[in-house]
Amino acid sequence: PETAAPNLVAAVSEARHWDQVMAMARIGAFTDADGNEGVNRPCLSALDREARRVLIREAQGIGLGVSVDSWGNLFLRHEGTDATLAPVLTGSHMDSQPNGGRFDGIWGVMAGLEAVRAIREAGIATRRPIEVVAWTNEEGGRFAPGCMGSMAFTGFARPDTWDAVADKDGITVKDALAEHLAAEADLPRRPLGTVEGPAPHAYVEAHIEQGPMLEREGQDVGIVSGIQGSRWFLVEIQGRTDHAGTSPVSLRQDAVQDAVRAITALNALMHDPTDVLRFTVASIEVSPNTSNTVADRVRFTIDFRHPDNVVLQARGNAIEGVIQSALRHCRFSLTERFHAAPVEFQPPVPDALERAARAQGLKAKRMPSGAFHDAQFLVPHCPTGMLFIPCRNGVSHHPAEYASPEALAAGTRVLAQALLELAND
Ligand code: HGY
Ligand code: MN
Ligand code: MN
Ligand code: MN
Repeated sequence: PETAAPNLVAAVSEARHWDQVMAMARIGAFTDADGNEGVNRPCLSALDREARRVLIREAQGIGLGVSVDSWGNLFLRHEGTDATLAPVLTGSHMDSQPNGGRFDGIWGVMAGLEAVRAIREAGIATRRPIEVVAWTNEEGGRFAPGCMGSMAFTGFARPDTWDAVADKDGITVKDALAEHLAAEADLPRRPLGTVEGPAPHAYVEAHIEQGPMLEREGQDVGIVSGIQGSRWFLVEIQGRTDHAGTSPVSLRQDAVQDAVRAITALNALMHDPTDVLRFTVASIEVSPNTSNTVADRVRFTIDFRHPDNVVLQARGNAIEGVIQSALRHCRFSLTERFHAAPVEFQPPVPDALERAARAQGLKAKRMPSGAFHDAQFLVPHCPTGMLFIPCRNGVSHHPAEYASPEALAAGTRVLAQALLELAND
């Protein structure tokens, strides 16, 4: 592969690549109070479809085939010399957090497109097809949990698992997906992943690090060693409404007071002096949410992560008992919405990425991912790996999220060379 690298590396255009990522980032763009330009591009929305149409036009413009599966996962296909071979798959997601950054997800899709364009412009043939994928709903912002598209694609969950999940406007996944597929009915349909077809030959996802390590250590790229485990829960505490002025506090079933007790008890359960464990309560809904009626219902989310599966199981399984013993006057229900065990990326993908980085004289470091990614669901089906590039101050899920044109291009050059190696093995 070293001999192919020079003209392949040169074929990745930093300026064009930056312009394309920025063109995508303007779809759903907003400027925050500090003047940062972020994006709010919910999955299965008109904005999502607008961005996909830009991507589809770009892909068709360089001769790639376009198709979509029954979960809206979008595929851009570069033909190899042997169409019967399983493709190498690369890509990421195009949906964003509501207060999201311009690079999370979208860069990995655009890096896949630019890498395939560079391979074709360098006139290099690949034995295997290469497909660029944009997964549906990686973020879980509009519809929880995240990674629905890749979980459906890999059979990790049945495709109808989340049909009844509704967004804040009451639109269900089932309806949003039906609307989305109808709007893209002009695109050729393909079988649903490994459920209805063969597994890819390999999967490589390029993504910004979303943490500060690479920048702090002056590394050019991160070769991801694995992804920590994640568990998402929804807690619903049911009390009773009462008049704020007349009802004695001792007789109340105050859902807010019990929610405070529950979250305080969970903080104790999830306390980790080594600061490895990640425990987040970031969405709290109160009903009826008026200042002079005691709350009869509180819903809050739990996002709990840990790299050690023993801890992920033990502490996660203790949540119910801890809430039960913390409540004084209310009942509660606990629903687990997402449970992804930690994964390790085995050879050959990490090694191919590292070889490409070294061949291009880049500083590379093996490192784990604190964020979850669609890649974790491909692990049981094919050799899988991820490439990180530095992002400024490690900021992500925030409009100030930023990666430089040089970093985008360097990451894409490594991705291109690794894809070429995997597509010819
Ligand atoms: O939450 C995550 O880890 C991912 O960025 N959606
Ligand atoms: Mn992401
Ligand atoms: Mn994200
Ligand atoms: Mn991801």
